[in-house]
Amino acid sequence: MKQMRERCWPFRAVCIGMICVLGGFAFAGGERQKVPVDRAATTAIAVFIPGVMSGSPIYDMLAAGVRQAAAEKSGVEVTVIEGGFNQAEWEPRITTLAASGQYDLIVSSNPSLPAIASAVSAKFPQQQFLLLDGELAGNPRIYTMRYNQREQAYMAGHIAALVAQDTPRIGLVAGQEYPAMNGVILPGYLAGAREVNPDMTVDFRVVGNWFDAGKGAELAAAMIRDGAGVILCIAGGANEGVVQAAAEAGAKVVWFDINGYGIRPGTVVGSSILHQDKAAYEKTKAFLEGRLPFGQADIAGVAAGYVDFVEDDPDYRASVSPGAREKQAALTARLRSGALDLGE
Ligand code: RBF
Repeated sequence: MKQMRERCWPFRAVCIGMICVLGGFAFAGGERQKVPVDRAATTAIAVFIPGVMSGSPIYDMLAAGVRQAAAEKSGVEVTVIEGGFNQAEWEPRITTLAASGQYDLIVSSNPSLPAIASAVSAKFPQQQFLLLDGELAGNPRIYTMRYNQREQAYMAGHIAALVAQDTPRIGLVAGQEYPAMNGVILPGYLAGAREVNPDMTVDFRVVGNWFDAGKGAELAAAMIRDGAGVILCIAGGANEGVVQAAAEAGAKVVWFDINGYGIRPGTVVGSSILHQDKAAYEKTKAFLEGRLPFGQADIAGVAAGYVDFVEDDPDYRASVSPGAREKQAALTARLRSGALDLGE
């Protein structure tokens, strides 16, 4: 018996050794398969839409850009959350996202977000934010990039005045008042129009929300009656009402953020755009590669390629005279080359 045991020990030792070695390989291999590296390395991104995507291309572009960057890397999950129109709910909802600890990055966009993100950051200092169309420098967990909307609005005002010809009044319908609207967009729009006609005035009216197309139509119709034949609309879903009222009255509309000529050919005579999809893609990609400069606040305009005016559209050529298009092209060329600096 003893002999047998003695004989068996080396055999047993070899067996145990083999089991250990094989088991080790199996475990290592199994670990790689059962807990995929992808899952272990998953990066979770929440895109918080402060409003709804329908009718607001600035938000559509945000989600599209983040998704594109995520699709190029394995192990990145994107969750898009529509925050709705009740602005009082945005901070508690973002607080809940941060408190969950589930998201490596929260992405959002509009000028009210930096203040909300700072408040959330004070409670959950680990949470990182990428915010577009807003500005805040100095928080080591928040990166922001806003657009030069003075340039964007200036180009809109310039085309509006060219189309208005001798009429010294153009309109602007906004979803709500906010510092970027009252302090940058409205003055930029007026300044661009005054480059064409120094006597120009702007009829500025506010819907009070970002969805009421009926109110948008009512305001536009009133403006047209009061003598504004060209209207810039920056009112989300309410833009639909503005374009409808303008089409019915034979007035014209200038679009903001995306190419809007196709929305109502012949009525939409200008499109001053943002490349928010490009910005969202590039900044998300930078985050995924560990090179998003948190704490920094960037501003990008026409010369940097994030703001532009769409000239190469057949509906634009069909609805605006060659003379007016030539003058508009001269303006956009000066902005693209950096020869014209309007400030921020
Ligand atoms: N723009 C939209 O197109 N849709 C919106 O729902 C919307 N909501 C906004 C809410 C707040 C509190 C603020 C400050 C701005 C909002 N904007 C919205 C305007 C947006 O930030 C931007 O100024 C315009 O889209 C013009 O580029």
